[in-house]
Amino acid sequence: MIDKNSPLPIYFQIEEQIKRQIENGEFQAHNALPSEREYAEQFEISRMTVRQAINNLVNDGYLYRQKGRGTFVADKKLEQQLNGLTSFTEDMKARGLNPSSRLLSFEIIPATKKIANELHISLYAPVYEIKRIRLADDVPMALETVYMSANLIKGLTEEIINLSLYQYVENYVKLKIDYATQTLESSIASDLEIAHLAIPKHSPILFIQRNTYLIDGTPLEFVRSAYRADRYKFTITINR
Ligand code: 16G
Repeated sequence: MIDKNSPLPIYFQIEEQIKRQIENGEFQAHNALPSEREYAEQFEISRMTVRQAINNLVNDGYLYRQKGRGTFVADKKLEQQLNGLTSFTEDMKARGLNPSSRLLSFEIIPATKKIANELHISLYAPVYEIKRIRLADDVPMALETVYMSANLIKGLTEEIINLSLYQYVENYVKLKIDYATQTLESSIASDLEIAHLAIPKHSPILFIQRNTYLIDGTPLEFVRSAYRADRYKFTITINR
């Protein structure tokens, strides 16, 4: 399936072929890939060329390597639209995945200068600090820390947090969530994230910060999240 007369470089053709095999299910997640030597012999090309194709696919998240064991097909990334303001629960349900949370801590703390500033409340005013692992079909996807004014949202409990915060705010507290500003940055996972997200040391993560506002402009939440870069990609529609 490699055309040596094609203007397309051979490493690129190999990449495209492996991607197709992943796409059509011939290679399933966590299947071992044939070795570099097998590819090189099959296509009568150098191992260097095979290595280049595989390196590119590892960097793009289609494959992953395990020391001493070989190269494997990675789980498909979840594609998340950035255009709508949705909750984790809604996002996962829309994909037919089962959302759940693992609560790491839930406390009321006095607002620091930073948090008071983000939530437009006074210094030391009571805020909920909620640290949760968010899971899809029991696979950890993100570690999320939410700050919310305890004077604004009364009666939060562990049970509510284990279901959906947005549902509680909208359906029970009856406040209208309107818009959010969000920043995305790349970062390297901290020890806490490595442990809770079950990812290897030095893994990249997508760090997202969200400030969400109610219809009257009151800040509802200030959220810091670490999303697994190996499982997520974000898409956005832009108009001109
Ligand atoms: C999403 C939001 C987070 C919000 C949560 C509510 C991002 C980056 N974060 O995870 O700000 O607090 O949804 O989810 O998208 P819930 O209603 O399922 O508790």
